[in-house]
Amino acid sequence: MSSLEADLAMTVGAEQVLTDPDLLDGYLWDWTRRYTGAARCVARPGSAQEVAGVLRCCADRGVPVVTQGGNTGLVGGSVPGAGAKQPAVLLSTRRLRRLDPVDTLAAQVTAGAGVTLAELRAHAAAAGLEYGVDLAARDSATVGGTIATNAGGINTIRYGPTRAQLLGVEAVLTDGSVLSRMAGLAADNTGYDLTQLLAGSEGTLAVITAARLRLWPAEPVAAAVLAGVSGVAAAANLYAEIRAHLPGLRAAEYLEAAGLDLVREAAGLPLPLGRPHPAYLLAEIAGTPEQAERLGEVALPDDTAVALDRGGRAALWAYRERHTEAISTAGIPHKMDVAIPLGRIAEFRGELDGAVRAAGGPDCRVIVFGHIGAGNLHVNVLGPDPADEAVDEAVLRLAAAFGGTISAEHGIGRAKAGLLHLSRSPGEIAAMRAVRSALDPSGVLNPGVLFT
Ligand code: FAD
Ligand code: 2HG
Ligand code: ZN
Repeated sequence: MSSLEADLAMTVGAEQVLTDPDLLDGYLWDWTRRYTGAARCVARPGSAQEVAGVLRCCADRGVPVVTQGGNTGLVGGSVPGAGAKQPAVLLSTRRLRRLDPVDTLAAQVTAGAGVTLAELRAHAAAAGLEYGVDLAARDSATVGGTIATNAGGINTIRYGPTRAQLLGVEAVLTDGSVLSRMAGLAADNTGYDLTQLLAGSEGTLAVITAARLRLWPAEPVAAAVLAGVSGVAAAANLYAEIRAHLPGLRAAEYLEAAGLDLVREAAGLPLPLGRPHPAYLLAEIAGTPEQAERLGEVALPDDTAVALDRGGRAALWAYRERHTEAISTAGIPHKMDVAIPLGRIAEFRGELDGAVRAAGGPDCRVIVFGHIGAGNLHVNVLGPDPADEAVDEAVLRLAAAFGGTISAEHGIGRAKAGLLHLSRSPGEIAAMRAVRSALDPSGVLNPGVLFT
């Protein structure tokens, strides 16, 4: 054992330092299997103090640290980079499992970074409250990972992304100092907001070990609606119409035939409606059954399913939630997660396939779906070699040209680090780099993520 591994073993316990290649393998490939790199070991600290010890050991020696939660990230940020100068220490947060009783007076909870979204949501629900972020990877994605990526998900139009739930964090810097602001004060105007700085920082500034999170009153779900539409313009218009009539609208998701067909094939599901359509809008409405009756005021397309009971709603959601998994059964996807102003989204969609095929060849398969309420389209392309970035660049340039962003919710990671300038000015990038250098002067946290 080298002196670093020996020091890590002293810090977290020998059994929490993994060096066996078979054990490392599960940590070194990202969810899509497009990104992988080398690590000399995995360290699994069980407390903020142990995280501090790991960071000090690595920073003193200039050894890179890749922080990993549930490893469901989709931009390659949770695994070491392929071309890294030296192998990293992978710091897994999964043992940071503190979950305090829900503070029902404040409607808040303190959760460790390694608690999964599903565990957090169930814990809040048991107290009659709801955590505002939900996404299909809920069983693995962690509190720390969702903060570090500022994850969005299916209820962003109702509750905002993860940063809107974040009232405080406990986090560790590379010099071993532990920052803790966990009182959950709703009013606290005292200088720089370091908590919010860590939302979306993608493991480049600090290791988040716990968070103080806002909860919402649990609301009954009254209905899910799946409507067959002609395309993204019709879906956006229908979304706006439902929003105007139903204040309880909590999700508005977009699907197209290509993705739906893949899901049906992978999961053996029947056609969801009476006939196939080019595209679909899936909406979920909160409120009482009486409030959901206002759906009658909306001019819904003729081929629309409305599910009122839990089983029926889940059956409709399966067509949406199984997209990511189904796409991966057909190959290693190029994932581009863009947001476009709603007023220009149809124009963008109209040019997308041409741009993809011009960059990646005529055989590319383009699968588009996403959170239409947030103008967020997930563009998945199957066909090009995983190492070929031409299609990625073409799609992201197109998004930028339409006034959009190259990352709506997944982050920049390794996948888009070279294209950050498409969405941020030189001045903004310089300021971001300055913040990074100030908090991580040795530059050991996730090198190659966010910045090249
Ligand atoms: P990881 O993948 O382990 O890490 C992600 C990034 O955060 C990395 O850069 C990592 O270094 C950093 N990080 C992790 N933990 C910490 C920590 N404690 N401190 C500092 N840095 C840390 N995302 C959405 O936004 N919306 C969706 O709807 C959505 N749906 C998904 C559905 C599926 C099926 C899958 C596979 C993924 C989906 N994602 C979605 C992407 C992913 O789930 C999110 O990015 C999630 O936030 C990642 O959490 P994680 O714990 O898996 O983080
Ligand atoms: C979703 O909304 C996720 O389901 C994953 O953000 C998107 O697989 C994708 O491209
Ligand atoms: Zn998404």
